[in-house]
Amino acid sequence: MGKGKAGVTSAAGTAPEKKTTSKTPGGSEKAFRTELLRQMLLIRRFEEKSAQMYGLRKIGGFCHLYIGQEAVAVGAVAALDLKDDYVLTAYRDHGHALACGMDPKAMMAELYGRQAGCSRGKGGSMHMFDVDKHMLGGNGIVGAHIPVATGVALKIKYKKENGVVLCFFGDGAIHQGSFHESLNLAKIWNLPIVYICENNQYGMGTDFRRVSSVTDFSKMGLSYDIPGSQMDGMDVLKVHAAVKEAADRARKEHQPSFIEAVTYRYKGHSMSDPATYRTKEELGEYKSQDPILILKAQMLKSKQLNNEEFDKIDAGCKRIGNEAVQFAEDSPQPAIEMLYEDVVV
Ligand SMILES: Cc1ncc(C[n+]2csc(CCOP(=O)(O)OP(=O)(O)O)c2C)c(N)n1
Ligand SMILES: [Mg+2]
Repeated sequence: MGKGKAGVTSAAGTAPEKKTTSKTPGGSEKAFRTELLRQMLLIRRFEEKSAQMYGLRKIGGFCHLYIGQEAVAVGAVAALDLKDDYVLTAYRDHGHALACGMDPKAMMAELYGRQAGCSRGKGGSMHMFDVDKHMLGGNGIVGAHIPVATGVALKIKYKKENGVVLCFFGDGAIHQGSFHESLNLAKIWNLPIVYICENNQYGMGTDFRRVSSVTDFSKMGLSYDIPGSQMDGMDVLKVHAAVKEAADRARKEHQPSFIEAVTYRYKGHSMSDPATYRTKEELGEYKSQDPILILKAQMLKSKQLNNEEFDKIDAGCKRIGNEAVQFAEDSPQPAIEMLYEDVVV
């Protein structure tokens, strides 16, 4: 049984849930929420398209879908200014990449293994990367990017820059040594970083409660004197409010924070996982809290959106997915000589 909304507990540290309204600088609340909705729909439609192309064997290798978790990447990244700030994440990275504004065409070409891919077709699903967008990947080794993200925060501090790092990872990474060593250093060195655990309840097929002596992950930073909070990762506005508070603290006071976003993936761990380790009822419970439908309902209620506008945004996102596929289909395969490029010898 998932934690569900009812299972979201109060903050363990100093960061309680905050009010959920926000505005883009110089923009209206309606425009801000519409953009959050658009980004979540784009992720959903892009990934549905990716799954379809995987089924047609156009995409090979690993492919981990983010469907269900869209509110976490979108709400969190919306709290950043990617001119100064950075994002690093694990292998379930399509959503974070799109939220950072990466080009869906370059991403689809990467999934196809084509030259025009963002990693020149050599990385695939787990290696979405765009240095111009300050999206520093995608990493296939559980927990391995957490020290890298901490190092980026050290660079910001060392060079006296103004940025903040968001480091996303799953519940499966939380017991890795790299996580604990990173948090300790981040606190000792007062680094501007927000660690975000996307607790989607499972590490591959293992329920996190079977492998963790602590199930309220918001406590995980406390042994390093890092404030932690836990919030509903299905509600994009709540995610945004919590991450904004933590990112502001990181920027102004150079204090690290830890956030647990309680969320759920609708699909299996990867394309080959039928997810028989969970019940239909559990999946249904989370689908009834769908992040896109939550925001849509909020906006319909406050008259910031009507059904026609929603359908138009959705159609635009589907079109972007289709265009990305066409672009990938038309992109050449990497030339054989490229095998020896981008390789450290
Ligand atoms: C160091 C390491 N150990 C094991 C694996 C195999 N592995 C791939 S994904 C995964 C589970 C990770 O779960 P979680 O962090 O919760 O991420 P989620 O898939 O739920 O997004 C494991 C054990 C790996 N990639 N790296
Ligand atoms: Mg997980």
